[in-house]
Parts: sequence; C-alpha cells; structure tokens
Amino acid sequence: MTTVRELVDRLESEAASDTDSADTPDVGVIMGSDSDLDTMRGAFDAFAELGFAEQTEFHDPPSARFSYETYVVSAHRTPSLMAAYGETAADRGLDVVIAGAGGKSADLPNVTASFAYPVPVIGVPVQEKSVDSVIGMPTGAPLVAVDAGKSFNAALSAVQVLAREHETLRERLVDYHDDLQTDVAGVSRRLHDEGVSAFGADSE
Ligand code: AIR
Repeated sequence: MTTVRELVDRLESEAASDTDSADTPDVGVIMGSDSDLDTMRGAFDAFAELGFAEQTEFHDPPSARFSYETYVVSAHRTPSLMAAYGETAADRGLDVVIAGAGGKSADLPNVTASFAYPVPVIGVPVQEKSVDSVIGMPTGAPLVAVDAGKSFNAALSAVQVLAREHETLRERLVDYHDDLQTDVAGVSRRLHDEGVSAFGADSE
C-alpha cells in the first residue's frame, strides 16, 4: 500500500536532492484520475513522435536526453499531493507541467499553476464541460490551456517552451511540422487528382 504522505515525501526528497536538470524529467504530466489516461494518451504520442522517453525513476534517467514523467494527482481527493507536486516542480527540475482533469470541477490545472508558479502549466480539459473550470483564472494567476481533449497539442506546446533553450528540440518541432505539411499536401493532391468518389473509396 502506498500512502499520499509517501508520495509527498518522495517528491520533497527528490526536490532536495539537487539533481542535475539534464537528468530530471523535463515535463511533468499529471492527471486527476487514471480514467483520464485515454484522453491524455495524445500527449504521450506527441512525446514519442519528438523523441522523448518516459522517466519512471527520478534517480535513473532514460538514455534519451528529453523525458517526461506521469502521476495521478487529484485536486479534490489528494489536495496535499497537488500542493507538493506544484511546489516541488521547479526544484525537481521540471520545466513545464501538463495537467489534465475532467468533470465540471476540473481544478487540477489551475490550482497546480498557482503552486508551481512561475513554472508554466498547460491545462488539458478532459471533457468539454471542464473547459470553463480549467481556463477560468483570475488576473495575475496565469495558465495556458488547450481545447478539450487536445493533449497532443499540450505536449507540442510544452516542447515549444523547452525549445527556447534547446536548439535540437526546435529542429524536431520544425521537422514535425514539415512532415505534417507534406502529409496534407499528399492528401490534397490525391483528393484533387483522383476526384471525390475515388478518394472516398480509397479511404474506406
Ligand atoms: N477529478 C478527479 N479529482 C478531481 C477531479 N476533478 C476528475 C478526473 C476525472 C473525473 O474527475 O480528472 O476526469 C472523474 O474521475 P474518476 O476517478 O471518478 O473517474
């Protein structure tokens, strides 16, 4: 059995360990419940696309230079864990946090942003009905957010933040966008040249 206290202690001891930031996760991904995992999977797909690895051991980084970690942290069920996660984010070497939550009281992203400040937090409303509670921040308490379910874009935004410091990530983002354009160009030409009926038959 793992207690919340043990997880809080773990985060605090990692924060106190003064680990080289090259060896810590670059992005922390938290979600209100493991029932959010399917929606948050887009973020992990984007990280895979951009060469990030998951870091499951704080003191044993993966060989890939860039990494993310994941935890379930609930604003309402585990408020002390949320506070600890936000408060230790900078000292644990996280450069950006992605926080996803669902329901009408999706407060994890916005309250984590207040605890983690000035580490930026990117909010992912897991459902449409979560959008207002995620983005509704008062002046002076910033949060950036993507549209409901757009966790893939949340990861791209996180990498954009990191790319300000890491040229190699800037290049990966540009390559990703070039591939995206090539894909759309290919579809566009096929739709035009084959015509609507043949194109539709192809993609069935
Ligand atoms: N949630 C969990 N703790 C606080 C909130 N707002 C959210 C989760 C999930 C939804 O409540 O982010 O989207 C339902 O969670 P569960 O665990 O009941 O499936």
